[in-house]
Amino acid sequence: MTEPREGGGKDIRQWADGILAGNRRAIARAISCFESGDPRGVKLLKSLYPHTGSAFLVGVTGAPGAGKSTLVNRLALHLRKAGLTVGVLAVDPTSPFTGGALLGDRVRMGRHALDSGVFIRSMGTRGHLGGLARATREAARVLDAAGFDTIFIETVGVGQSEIEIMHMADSVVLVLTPGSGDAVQVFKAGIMETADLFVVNKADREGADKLVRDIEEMLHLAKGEGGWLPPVIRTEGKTGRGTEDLWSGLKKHRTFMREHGLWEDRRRSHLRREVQTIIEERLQRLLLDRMDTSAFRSDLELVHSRGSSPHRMARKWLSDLIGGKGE
Ligand SMILES: Nc1nc2c(ncn2[C@@H]2O[C@H](COP(=O)(O)OP(=O)(O)OP(=O)(O)O)[C@@H](O)[C@H]2O)c(=O)[nH]1
Ligand SMILES: [Mg+2]
Repeated sequence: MTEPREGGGKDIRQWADGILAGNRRAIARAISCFESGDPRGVKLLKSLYPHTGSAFLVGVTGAPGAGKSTLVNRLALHLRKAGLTVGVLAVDPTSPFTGGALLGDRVRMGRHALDSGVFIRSMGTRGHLGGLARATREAARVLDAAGFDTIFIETVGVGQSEIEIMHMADSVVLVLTPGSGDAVQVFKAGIMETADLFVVNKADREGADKLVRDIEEMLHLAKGEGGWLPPVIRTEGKTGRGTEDLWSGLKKHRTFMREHGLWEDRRRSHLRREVQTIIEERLQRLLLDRMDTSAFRSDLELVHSRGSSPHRMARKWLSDLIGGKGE
């Protein structure tokens, strides 16, 4: 495939066709575009969007070293055996995108290296965290359009940026480990609301039973969405034990959501959130541009000399902003 340099309509269409046909290079190029904020990405997504919506998006989150990558690897193997294709986006907001991180994941996911039914990509910060969340969403769309059946999005930790990223998933898995004392912390951080399934990984370790009990107890205090009670699943990433249970838990959640009309509801609310963010960001950018003009500065002088008021000036510029041509 020739690489589109100009970003013209025809080039973009060819590029999109490449992605729809599952061309790995076209997919990788697109994801790089999103990471760097290249405007061609937005055009590309316009062509791809009608072809998205079929993939099952699974968010996997948890503390560093909880075993997320190991579990995703296990799940990927399991799904490949069942004839399903898998996309994996490993998001690391703490460290910049480095060849090392990518290599690390490649090595860990080594068994899939030559399998065209698996696409693995590490995503890092190339700017602010909001940018990473958006790039991840767009990358997931590209994999979706390319026809991957299930897409795993792995994020570290329980911070705001991770919660943001989890807001694009159909199902969210929270991975905990015995003895780390993180159960209570996690509940404090309010991530419980976003988790649909709890995993106690490293179940080979002491304290796994207690952790399962603790989580189950705390879950009784909460009401899951539409009556869904999140299961607590034991896994051993190292041996692969529990992988089937985890996958069947995910399928159960998907079925439950669909049967209760929650699946589409959740997707609608994710889209609502996304559109809101796009509008907010655009408005802010337009405003900042206008604040840089001499007209703005001279109006400000008028307010300063009491010839106008802050509210009056704000009203004027607001109506200019929303009445203006925009973009
Ligand atoms: N004992 C034990 N160790 C495990 C298990 N699953 C994973 N590990 C080990 O835990 C370590 C971390 O595993 P990863 O899969 O890299 O964890 P992660 O959550 O992806 O880590 P980050 O992406 O760095 O946050 C590795 O050394 C794994 O071999 C398990 O079930 N039992
Ligand atoms: Mg990992």
